[in-house]
Amino acid sequence: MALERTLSIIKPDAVAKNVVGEIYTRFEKAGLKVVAAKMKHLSKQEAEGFYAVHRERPFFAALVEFMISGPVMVQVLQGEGAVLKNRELMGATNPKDAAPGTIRADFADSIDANAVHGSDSLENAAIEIAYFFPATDVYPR
Ligand code: RTP
Ligand code: MG
Repeated sequence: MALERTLSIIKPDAVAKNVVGEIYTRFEKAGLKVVAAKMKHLSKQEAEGFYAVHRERPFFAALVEFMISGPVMVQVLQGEGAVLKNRELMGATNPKDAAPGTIRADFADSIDANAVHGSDSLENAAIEIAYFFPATDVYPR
């Protein structure tokens, strides 16, 4: 497996629930290292741009409204097979379908308020990391 970087977002519901540290612990225990991070309250334009692939979907407006409802924690995770590993830690999109012990099973309330985002491919990870972080803000540079 190759060393990869992926973009993770702890969504407004999980930030409001005060479980940022618990979620970071799961990343770290799985061998994923936080190599860039910031808290950010997204503007509508930033959220729409980030989820632009979903703009034609019926849930797009609700997704954007939710993502701007409070601050999020945005981080780059680095590790062996980081993209898939993070998706495994997150669990299924709908917490009702998420396997026990996953972040969404333990912290998400609904398919909208589902605690975390993670890049779904290496290609999208590169695009999403660049959306939030200049290369000089990811360590080691
Ligand atoms: P994310 O992008 O946030 O990591 O989530 P994901 O890959 O598991 O799911 P995705 O298909 O990319 O959808 C993005 C977010 O849109 C909301 N959604 N709602 N009502 C619905 O049918 C529906 N489907 C998706 C979810 O909040 C999902 O995280
Ligand atoms: Mg997705």
